[in-house]
Amino acid sequence: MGTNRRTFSQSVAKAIAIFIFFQSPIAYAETVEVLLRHAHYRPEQIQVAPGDTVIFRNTDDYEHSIKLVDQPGILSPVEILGAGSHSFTVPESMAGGTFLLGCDEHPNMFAELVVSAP
Ligand SMILES: [Cu+2]
Repeated sequence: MGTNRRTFSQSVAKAIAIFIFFQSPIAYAETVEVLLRHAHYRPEQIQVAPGDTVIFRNTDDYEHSIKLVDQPGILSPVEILGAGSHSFTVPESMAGGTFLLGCDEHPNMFAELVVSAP
């Protein structure tokens, strides 16, 4: 009985510790992978935070370009050759914004980049 109670309270303590860990306001930079596949962005909505790294991997055997459709000045367009990749770190200047990504080669290739507020 005593053992059971101790095990139970240890489990509760562990659960609380895990809860606190995931509720922590400290944000850690993540790496988000986006595929350029069959002339589509996958996923087509990309949720990131400032400081995150986004890796674009072209799984097609032809070229894609990544560009910001509405605010091209924020990021320079990048050409990604077939089977190539490109990564960039989301700058603070994009915090709280939603940006449309396009591709010069494929006029119907779009993704929405949603950057959380800091
Ligand atoms: Cu493309």
